[in-house]
Amino acid sequence: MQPLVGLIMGSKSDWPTMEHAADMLDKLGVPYETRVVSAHRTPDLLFDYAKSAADRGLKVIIGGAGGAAHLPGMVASQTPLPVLGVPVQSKALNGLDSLLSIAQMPGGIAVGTLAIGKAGATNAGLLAAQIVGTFDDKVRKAVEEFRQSQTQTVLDNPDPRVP
Ligand code: RP5
Repeated sequence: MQPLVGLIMGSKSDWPTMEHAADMLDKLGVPYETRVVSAHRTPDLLFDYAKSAADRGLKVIIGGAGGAAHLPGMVASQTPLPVLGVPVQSKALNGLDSLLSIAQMPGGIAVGTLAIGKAGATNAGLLAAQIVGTFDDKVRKAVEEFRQSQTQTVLDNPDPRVP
């Protein structure tokens, strides 16, 4: 199936975080591709990837990176597609460096920044699916069902002492 979401990250070491975005895309039936594309170690690849993404049929790009996390901002500068940034939890500063690097874009180039770590990756997958759901009814329905099921799970388990 033609991938609609590009799930990229600065290093293989980001995968344990970014796989949560992949899990959500799988759950919601959104076709995606995934690649390591580093802003610092493979800058030419990053430019090629970002510049060709829209013509290759991608609709959204999710970029995860940690530390001096330039990946989502640099990708956003080279594509008209919406870019969602996931700050990976770094060892030295627990991801605060990643968060600020991704969130503090100058006005004029937008990156939709998610939370640090697993929750951010999960929500990046969810938000990408919601964007795809604006033109794909099947995906929109899958998002609605996911949310209904999540609500029902909370309502069915009101007592926090019950495991
Ligand atoms: C960033 O540097 C990556 O996104 C990763 O989070 C961080 C560390 O990369 P490795 O040294 O583990 O490859 O570019």
